[in-house]
Amino acid sequence: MSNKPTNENTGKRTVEQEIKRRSVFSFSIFFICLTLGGILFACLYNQPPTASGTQPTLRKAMNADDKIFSAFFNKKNEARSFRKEDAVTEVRVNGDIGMDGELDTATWRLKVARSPGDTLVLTLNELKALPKTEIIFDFKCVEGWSQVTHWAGVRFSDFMAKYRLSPQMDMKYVGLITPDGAYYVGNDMPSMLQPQTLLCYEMNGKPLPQDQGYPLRLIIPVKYGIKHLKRIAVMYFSNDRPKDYWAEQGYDYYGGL
Ligand SMILES: Nc1nc2c(c(=O)[nH]1)N[C@H]1C(S)=C(S)[C@@H](COP(=O)(O)O)O[C@H]1N2
Ligand SMILES: [Mo]
Repeated sequence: MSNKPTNENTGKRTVEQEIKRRSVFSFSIFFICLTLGGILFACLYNQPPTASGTQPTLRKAMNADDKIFSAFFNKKNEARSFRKEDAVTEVRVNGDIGMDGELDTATWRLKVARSPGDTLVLTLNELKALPKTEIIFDFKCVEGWSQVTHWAGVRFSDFMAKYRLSPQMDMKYVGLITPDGAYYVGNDMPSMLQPQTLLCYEMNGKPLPQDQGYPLRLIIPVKYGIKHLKRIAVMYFSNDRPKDYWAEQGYDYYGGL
């Protein structure tokens, strides 16, 4: 009589039979999942892209994500601040779109479009005459680097109050554009009015270097670097999302940290 194990007498499966059965079961599940995954991917992939070239279902998920973040956002939301000694002295320069050539403040003006056909025109000295605020925070770029940097300028909320822009404060967004129109961003009003947001004209206690946005840039610590437009020329207000350079390339519009 053979001593090879069988199930003939016991009615139970042998260890080998059990292993085989489980393997067949696992592989079947695996192939079903693989097929369903493939079908789902093909469906998503074959949808016509949105204007920014992104895939519509993923874009919808991003927009839903934006809404959740905006809903949870409140004015108390703030970036951690640091001591002056923590700030780096060699500040990284990143992004030079809309910054061709040297900028001359003899001709530069900040143009604030209060409403269509009504533009407030300001010089750098007029902005410097407003109370000065400093901020030292961890500047974060979506590319994955960050550094603690030190900035000063006029708080956006102080600027709005001083120039009596309260009807504009009730609008949902602020748009900013470089002098040549090549770089442009839109930021939501609650983030702009957050007390750490500056119309910034100094870095490390000195006027902004040309490549860091001289004479005026935005510093908005609750957002990623892409939203900190350098070399501001035009500011406007809107209830619709202002055009935004990186959002057009498919990045998240809100850009919050
Ligand atoms: N005009 C203008 N502003 C800009 C950019 C740009 O290309 N052009 N790049 C943005 C990006 S992606 C980052 S990370 C920061 C970098 O600021 P920094 O050069 O002072 O480090 O500026 C932002 N502001
Ligand atoms: Mo960036």
